[in-house]
Amino acid sequence: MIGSWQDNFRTRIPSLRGFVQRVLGDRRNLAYDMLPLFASPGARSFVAQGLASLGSKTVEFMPSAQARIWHTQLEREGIVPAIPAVPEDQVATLRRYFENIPCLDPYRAHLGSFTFDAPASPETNMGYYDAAQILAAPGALDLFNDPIVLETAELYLGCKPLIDNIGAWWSYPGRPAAKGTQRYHRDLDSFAGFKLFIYLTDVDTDAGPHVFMKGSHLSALLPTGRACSDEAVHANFGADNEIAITGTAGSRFIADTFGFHKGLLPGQGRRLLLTAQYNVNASPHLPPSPSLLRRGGYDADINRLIMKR
Ligand SMILES: O=C(O)CCC(=O)C(=O)O
Repeated sequence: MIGSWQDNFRTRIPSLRGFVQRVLGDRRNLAYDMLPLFASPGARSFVAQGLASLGSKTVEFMPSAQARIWHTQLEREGIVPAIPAVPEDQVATLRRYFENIPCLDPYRAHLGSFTFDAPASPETNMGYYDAAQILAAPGALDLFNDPIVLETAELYLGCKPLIDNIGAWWSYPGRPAAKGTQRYHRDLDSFAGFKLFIYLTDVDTDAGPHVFMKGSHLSALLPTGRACSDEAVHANFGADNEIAITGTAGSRFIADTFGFHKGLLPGQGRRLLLTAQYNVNASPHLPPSPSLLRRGGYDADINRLIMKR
């Protein structure tokens, strides 16, 4: 049965020995591997509040009115579908940067890296950049440290967020089947958090829009980290609650991706997306030690997974 605790347990902890080895190798795996066992919103929130009580807080925290509005909408619907866009010239610079560095299909890593317009194989649905490449992108660090997004995160989590699980990838059109995150799923990356999404190409309904099931972040239905069919998700949450985010390059939105979501397989046109997650506890998705040297002007707690202290 989808979402039974035994099923969830086996998704990340097939053996106790493997679990112990993974935790000894990287202690972030302790929380990460346990997450499928806490797949109901109540259990997640209980642990998240405990973690937040231990987390760092901004002294005399005075969030802006805008952050309060986004926070309320995020709590209620799980998504804030339109936040002010990144200026056009900055997006063009970012896109040029990514167009000139190699990306990789991790499912076919043996085929090697490739440029954005020459995917490794006709079976390659996505071409990913790694964390070091993303952090070197012009202005990316500032986009991830947008003060209003950070305020929203602190309101949502009850402590300063950790910038985590940064990502950038191309989604290629016309592939025979949706794969991976192109199918409906919940993210089980941390006990609480949300993702910032930034389109770096124009995204219309045929260019792989992000699709989110409003309200599903609050629901204990389908409590699984596995991909689910559209039919199952629609039947549980109502097709009327599905929202597809389209927008020109630079469009930004935030979503609690514990709620069901996917990036549609593009029909036409390549989509380039930049993302970062704002988590209450660290996932194991970033390299174990931060790669950037300490820089003034960035909060050391919030950036501790990407920047040395
Ligand atoms: O490509 C998308 O829009 C969805 C991405 C996604 O599922 C994720 O970041 O967890």
